[in-house]
Amino acid sequence: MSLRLRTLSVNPTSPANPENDTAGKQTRFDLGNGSEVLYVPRFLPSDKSWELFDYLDSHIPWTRPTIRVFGRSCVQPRDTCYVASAGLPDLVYSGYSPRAYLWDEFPPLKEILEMVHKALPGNRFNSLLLNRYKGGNDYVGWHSDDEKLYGSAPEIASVSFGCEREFFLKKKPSKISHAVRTDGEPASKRARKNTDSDQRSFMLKHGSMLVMRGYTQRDWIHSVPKRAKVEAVRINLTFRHVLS
Ligand SMILES: O=C(O)CCC(=O)C(=O)O
Ligand SMILES: [Mn+2]
Repeated sequence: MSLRLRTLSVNPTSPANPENDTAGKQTRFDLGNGSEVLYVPRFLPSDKSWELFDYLDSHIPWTRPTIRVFGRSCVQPRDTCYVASAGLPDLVYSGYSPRAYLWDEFPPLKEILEMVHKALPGNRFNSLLLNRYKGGNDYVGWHSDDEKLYGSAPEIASVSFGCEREFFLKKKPSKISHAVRTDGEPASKRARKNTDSDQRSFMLKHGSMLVMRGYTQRDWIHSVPKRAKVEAVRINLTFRHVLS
């Protein structure tokens, strides 16, 4: 763990001045009803991001756990690792509770965390879920990070390294209450149909940061689908705040 990172000059993304220069360029996407995504394509410089990619690829204790999806056991279709501050409640997802490594074990992660905090003032991220997609067969299916331990409107910062992959967001179908009688249409047909504005896609670049905030976890789901032609490795870090 000897790699030291030079201090990076990441331009904080000021809401009042969203497009001040290339490195600081950010785009805000209002998803409606209090959900918002922020995308910073060049959050970290490319050469520094490759240095970090190499470090993460070789130093993180990656595992590929067995999880439960719709009542069936399966091997998670990507490698993972979890880092969290001491004393936080355990993370459990898909019937799996990852071991929590400590930040001090991976100094470069603490430096990335610092840069994320600088760019997103007001946040105190204390946990990090890492994913490694070894090629186009690795993916993450549709889900939202709406576990109770993150609270009702969590801000999640996602930093990507290596191979560009598509990230999709899709609005959860909003059902009309069963208590309200409408036109007698069967309940299964009463879910509002999705329109173009209910879906977004982002090609997540090497060194980029995407932030989901507001009610994005409550009202939207996201995924990184399989891609037949992709062979290269992608590493993604999602910084989160666990309530204690
Ligand atoms: O790899 C990504 O961009 C997303 C990962 C993700 O959604 C998750 O770990 O919850
Ligand atoms: Mn997620």
